[in-house]
Amino acid sequence: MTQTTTQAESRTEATAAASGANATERFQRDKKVASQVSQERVSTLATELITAAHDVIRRHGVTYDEYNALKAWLIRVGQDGEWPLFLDVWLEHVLEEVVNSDREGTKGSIEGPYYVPDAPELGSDATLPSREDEKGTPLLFQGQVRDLQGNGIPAAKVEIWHADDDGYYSQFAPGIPEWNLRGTVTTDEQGGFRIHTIQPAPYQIPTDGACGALIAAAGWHAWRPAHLHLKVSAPGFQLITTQLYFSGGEYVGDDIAQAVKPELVLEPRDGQVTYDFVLDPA
Ligand code: MBD
Ligand code: FE
Repeated sequence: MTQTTTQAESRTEATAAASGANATERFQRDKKVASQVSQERVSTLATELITAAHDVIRRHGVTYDEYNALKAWLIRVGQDGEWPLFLDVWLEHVLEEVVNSDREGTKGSIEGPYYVPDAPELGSDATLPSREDEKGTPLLFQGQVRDLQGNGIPAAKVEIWHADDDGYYSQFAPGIPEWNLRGTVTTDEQGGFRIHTIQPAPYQIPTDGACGALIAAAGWHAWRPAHLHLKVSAPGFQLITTQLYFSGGEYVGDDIAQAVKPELVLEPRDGQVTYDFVLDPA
């Protein structure tokens, strides 16, 4: 197989179960899960979580029908591989808020389920890998990585990944070349970078899996606004995981994952936008 997959050829259906399985596998492969969380911490957190559930059952007079619907749904989340999706959509934003509360630099946002480490190295003037007929509005995203004093940081790493014009991520939806719209950019002597890509489309939570079933049953919408994912890092600084959004875009004010912050909204002009990252010291 060559890398000449065209968008017309990549019509294989994207399914919740397939993207869920990929996200579950990536998590199990890449994330270092602490081998030991202290017994005291496990007991405190598990007790409070379970007690919160008891309170909900009492307060709302939950029935056996509702209890069994919950059981069936929880089983299905696992079967569809959608635990990463569920947790990142409905819980991660509060974790991010707690963990990054004392940072002074660029605001963080959630990582989500679709990060892949070790994307191709593209230098400081980068064009993200894309298909010959990649759809979407071209975007030149440029800026500088700085410290809290305003000094540029040379050789900082800017990892970027985002959905295509149909809202799909490479390695999680079928028929997209492996590293499509993913890359590792390195800042120049002044801390500057330029990234040529396309504007992503809003992302819809898969409708055919457990998370989609919850959304439909509750009458919610299933959308995240269009976004760029980023991890920015340099030796001697704290890595920041964040996202950038597009002013005026659909769902910017109504993200199902509640991960938008006003500081993270871009306003491109004539297909270009500048955004500078500020890193907190390690
Ligand atoms: C995404 O693209 C995403 O960024 C998050 C947080 C959850 C689901 C899909
Ligand atoms: Fe995303």
